[in-house]
Amino acid sequence: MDDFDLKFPDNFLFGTAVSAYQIEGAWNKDGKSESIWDRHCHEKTGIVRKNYDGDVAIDHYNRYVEDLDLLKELGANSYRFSLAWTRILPEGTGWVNLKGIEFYNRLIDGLLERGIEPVVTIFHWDLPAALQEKGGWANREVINWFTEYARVCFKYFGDRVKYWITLNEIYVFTYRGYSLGVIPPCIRDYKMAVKAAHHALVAHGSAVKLYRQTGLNGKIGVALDLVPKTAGSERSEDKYAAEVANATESFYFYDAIVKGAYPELAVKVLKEKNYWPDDIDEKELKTASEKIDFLGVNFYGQQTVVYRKGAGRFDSEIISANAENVAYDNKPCADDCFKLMMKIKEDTGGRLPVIITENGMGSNTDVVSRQEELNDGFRIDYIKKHLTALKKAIDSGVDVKGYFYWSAFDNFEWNWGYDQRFGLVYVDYEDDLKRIKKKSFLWYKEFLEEQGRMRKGKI
Ligand code: IFM
Repeated sequence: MDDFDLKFPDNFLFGTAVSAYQIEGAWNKDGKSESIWDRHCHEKTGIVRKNYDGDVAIDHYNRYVEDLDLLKELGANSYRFSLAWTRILPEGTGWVNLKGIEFYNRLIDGLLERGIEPVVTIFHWDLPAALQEKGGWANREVINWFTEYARVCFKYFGDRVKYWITLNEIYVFTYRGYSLGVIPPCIRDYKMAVKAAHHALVAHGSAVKLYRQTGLNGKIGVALDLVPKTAGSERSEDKYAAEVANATESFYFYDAIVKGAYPELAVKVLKEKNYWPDDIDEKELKTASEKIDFLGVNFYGQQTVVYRKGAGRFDSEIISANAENVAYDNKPCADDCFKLMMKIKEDTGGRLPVIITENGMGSNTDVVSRQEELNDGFRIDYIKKHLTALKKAIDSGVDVKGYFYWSAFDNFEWNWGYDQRFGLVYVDYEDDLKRIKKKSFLWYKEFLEEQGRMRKGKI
């Protein structure tokens, strides 16, 4: 092991994360129906590079045993994955597909047999196409659809799953899906996005409430993508642009869940621009802010924003980002992670535990060769920097309970398809989806072994 020897708390969750559509494949096997991602990819709408699709992905559905063995070898004590709604309730509501349940039972049992804690995301963007036909997240009924789906998940898996995440990155699937139109359902209607976001927030809270009623004794939270915005200068208009971006993007969801209210500035500007739907009942944020056991933070970086008349929805433009990604600028962002942790501590009086549910570095296959990817020192540096920032946050009183690297395996990276790799395990798309351990896999494994030794007080 190199000299990276920070010691994390004894019961700290160390893991990796994935989602169903990005790895499973088997898109129509054993009764699974089409999700909005299946449909958009099949229709080759051009939103995904080279019209890639997730039909086979990394074939995890068929190779999960090999993948579980790799996770065991890695030695992380937890693993975050998502359930495909379309495998469990092919029509979105109604009859339960037992073959889908059996698959996830095998997966959960396989993890537990290997001493790995399952951390389960109920929804990670792959809405059943049948529900999109009825309006998807923009239809208020989705609150009931999602709650009923969550009820099925708790019923079948709640005896063994002790960590639940209701929704992954509400900003992305509502705003990018319904306003920017860059991911399915590819709609460009900001008012509809505001509605979809509201429904998603209430659906989240309603599932949390339901979980409490079941009497199950696990923990439940949500995973939000938090991208703090900083003003590009001291000019008041730039500062205002950054405040508006914070209020209307990531922190819109954060405030609703953590504080039980939308940021006042967001509501003001949305109303001014006529993006505010008349039928939003802000009192429903009482449900959205139902007490969670932890806040999941997907942390990838920060953005710098300036005022620019006519740009974007609110006269603002992102001029740069601190985001470490081999495909774009490669700017350090671990300090921003620390600052964000401190903000959460301040906002919640340190009473809300935080789990880093995602943090990862992607590399673009146009730029990074296979050899460089396998020998991915850049990814090791990235993980080290973020772990250092988190340790500093813990030492400064932030209740950080876990860290999940995104991702365990290379996989289908949404609009990028297979041209961006985030995994600790390389997947050879040219050679039978062979799994090859990257240098970062071996480093993380050693780091975890060291944590184990330090826990036992041997060194
Ligand atoms: O792959 C995604 C994941 O599905 C959601 N969070 C960001 C990751 C990397 O872009």
